[in-house]
Amino acid sequence: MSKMTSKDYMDREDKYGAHNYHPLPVVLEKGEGIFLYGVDGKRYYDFLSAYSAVNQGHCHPRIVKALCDQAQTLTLTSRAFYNNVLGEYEEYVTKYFGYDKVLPMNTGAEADETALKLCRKWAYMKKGVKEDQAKIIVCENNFHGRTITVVSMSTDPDSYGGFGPFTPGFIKIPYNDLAALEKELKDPNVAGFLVEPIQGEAGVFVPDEGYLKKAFDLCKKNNVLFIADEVQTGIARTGKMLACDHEGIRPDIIILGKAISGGVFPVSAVLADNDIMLCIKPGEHGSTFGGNPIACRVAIAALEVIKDEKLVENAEKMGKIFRDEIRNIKSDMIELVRGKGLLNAIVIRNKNGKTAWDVCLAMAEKGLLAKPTHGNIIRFAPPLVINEAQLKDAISKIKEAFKLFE
Ligand code: IF1
Repeated sequence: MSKMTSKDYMDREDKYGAHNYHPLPVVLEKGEGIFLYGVDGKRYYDFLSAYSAVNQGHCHPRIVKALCDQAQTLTLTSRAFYNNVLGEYEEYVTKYFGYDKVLPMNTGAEADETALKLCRKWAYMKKGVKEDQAKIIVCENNFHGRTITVVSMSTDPDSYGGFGPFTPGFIKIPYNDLAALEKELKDPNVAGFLVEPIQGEAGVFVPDEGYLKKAFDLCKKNNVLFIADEVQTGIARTGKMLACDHEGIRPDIIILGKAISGGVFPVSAVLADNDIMLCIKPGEHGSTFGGNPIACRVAIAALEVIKDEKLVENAEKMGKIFRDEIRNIKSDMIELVRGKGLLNAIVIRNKNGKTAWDVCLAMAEKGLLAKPTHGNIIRFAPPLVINEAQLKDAISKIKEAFKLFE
């Protein structure tokens, strides 16, 4: 049998898999640190990091070892019984982020759903909102995942179109708009405000300095829970452990996913203090796999790596270099560069019918992988273990790609 080509792999996915994605035409077979390798042997800088899940770098030996060791000992008990790892993880992660309690789930969308349920429960038990009347404020152009309730909050027709009827109880306001927030907070049935500290899917949209702090203060004034979706921005990505740390605020509820496992295993988490978390009682929420021993061991290792390898500091430092260097590229296709830490984006101005997609194809050709979002925006988010020499080499590839369009 002859060796399969990239095209063979792509055709097979196309034939047997649902068509819910439109991938870049590269087929990967190996990852190591900041690099991915194609089935054709080509090496790429990974500037997507599986949407910021692989902050610690691909196949980090310490995280993979935690996975393998635990997989040979105990994989899953369900939460019908106690196990010897869950409590260790719960203590570790709550002390790490400074909250009383954690509720473990698997995916980001599930953790968002968990936070919404928790917020509603709190509204009925603690705030005195009447049954079924609780409302949660969300922002336009949000991205919180793919489940029905989560897409009920979406304002992107690609996300919600054709999937109704939708879950009621959400108020949608523009992002980065304090006046709109203040107005909606007057409704006494409002229980929470759910926000991404930087809107990822919207195109790495960074709000004005002070927005999060002021929004937090408004929520406190109105006895409304401030809920931060840090699934994409958390775990050192933006140059702080949490993006909310940039403004010194401590959300009432934090939602984490992606990099809490270093991309090794689906792990997500909701953090809150007792007053909120204990509103959910036995039997009212859970998941077969949430908090399983493998997930717990993997997450402890992944969080240790963040601290031991000083990835918060590195993300901050490399991010500055990245934005400075990219802003110096002379290309009329580059309209704007924005971001924080190593979560950055270039807004592309189309030229002679060439779009962000074409730029991404050209960068792949040069050996660097990134993906467009919303047509004209390219996200640049390498693993946080990248060093200065590697970053500069990667930037030279980005430059070469843009040169092809001059
Ligand atoms: C896809 C974007 C990233 C998220 C925030 C929750 C979730 C996500 C802030 C849900 C997920 C993803 C999922 C991925 C594309 C992606 C994404 F392009 F949409 F914006 F990361 F950049 N909250 N984000 O960003 O987490 O359930 O997926 O574990 O392919 O849908 P999940």
